[in-house]
Amino acid sequence: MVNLTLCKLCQTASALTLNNLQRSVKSVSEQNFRYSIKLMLTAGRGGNGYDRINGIGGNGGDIVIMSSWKVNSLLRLERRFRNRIVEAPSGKDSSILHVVVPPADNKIIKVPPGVDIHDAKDRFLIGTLEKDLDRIVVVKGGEGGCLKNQFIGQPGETREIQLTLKLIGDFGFVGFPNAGKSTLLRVISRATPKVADYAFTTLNPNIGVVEYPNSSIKIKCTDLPGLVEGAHQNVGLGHEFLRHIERTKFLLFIIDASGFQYSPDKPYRTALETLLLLNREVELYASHLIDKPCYIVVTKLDTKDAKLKYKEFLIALRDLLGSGVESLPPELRPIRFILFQDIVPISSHSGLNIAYLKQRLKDLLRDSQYRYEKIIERQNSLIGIVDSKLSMIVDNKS
Ligand SMILES: Nc1nc2c(ncn2[C@@H]2O[C@H](COP(=O)(O)OP(=O)(O)OP(=O)(O)O)[C@@H](O)[C@H]2O)c(=O)[nH]1
Ligand SMILES: [Mg+2]
Repeated sequence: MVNLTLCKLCQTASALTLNNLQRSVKSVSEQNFRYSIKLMLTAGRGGNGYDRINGIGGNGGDIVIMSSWKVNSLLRLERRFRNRIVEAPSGKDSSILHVVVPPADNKIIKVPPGVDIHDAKDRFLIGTLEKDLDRIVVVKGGEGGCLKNQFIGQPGETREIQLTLKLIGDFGFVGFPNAGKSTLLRVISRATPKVADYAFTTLNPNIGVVEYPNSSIKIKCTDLPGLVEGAHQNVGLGHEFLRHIERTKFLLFIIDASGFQYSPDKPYRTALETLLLLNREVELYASHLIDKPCYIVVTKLDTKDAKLKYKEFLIALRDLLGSGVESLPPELRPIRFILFQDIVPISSHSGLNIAYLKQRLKDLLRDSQYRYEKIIERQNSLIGIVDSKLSMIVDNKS
């Protein structure tokens, strides 16, 4: 099964040179994901009043930006407002039939939570939408015509804004291609990213929301495109892919228990080597990213020999943490080790430990309320974590 997977993977990978990949990925990802968009907003004009009967025109509609869990990207705004102009409806004029006119409807623009709104001209921050259903009135509709303004409806405010998506998820899935990232997202959320037995199935972040029975907690998980060795030097469009990691709060390092081989001319990497390489790619791209709280998730435990491979992974990791990383060849040697707070062996196919992993996502979210120092302290307990995982294998609990 694993051999077959590797074999198919190698065939595909050799057909797809990195240069080809770089070209195709660039065009696809530029088309499909947006972190930033500028919009020109004009609120509605107020309707005219009717001086003879002291009639008051309707106020123009405001433009309101609202965050919603149901929205994942700014791309839909680009499609909806192709010329980047958004206008709210004007207020209606007062008449004999409608002496006092109610205000026009507001225009609501929905964005994902985690969006900053800046004034595009002066660059100052107008506000941030953090949670589901947060809202900010960005431009106010003009006042309806009344005695105060000689019954002439006033123009609505106008402003150019820049929306920037700061966060695309609580957890970002970091792994080599084919590790099972998209499959995991499918089993823990309602998202349906494409899954296939070849490298680079995912080219843009897929976002899924993990929900819990009898709880209002929702955790946003983001399945990211697979990295390759050299990603920090932009191999395989690495920068494009690594950039997404900056926009998640926590990381899940997702590694195949049986390791990974990108193509027949590239070396086979064990699960531990995979982890070390991911560690390096992330830290060499941006060293602060390595401080993000994270878990290691070892996948495909249902496959042949995977349990044995998982045990070998733990033993090798234990040895490495005990003896230090100096003995590793330079291309595998991390500058700083990831601060993993748990190691979870899973199978998305059999469901092994999926409920446990979901629980652990919740724990990390809660723990992150603690001060950062707490997390640093835990660096010293990495060996303890690996030891406890090893003892679970002996006890047959995992
Ligand atoms: N046996 C087994 N196969 C799995 C498991 N999880 C994923 N797979 C298979 O592994 C292959 C790759 O899975 P994906 O979820 O597409 O992998 P990915 O990490 O998203 O890959 P990229 O998008 O290319 O980075 C598919 O054939 C999946 O069916 C698992 O738990 N057990
Ligand atoms: Mg994928």
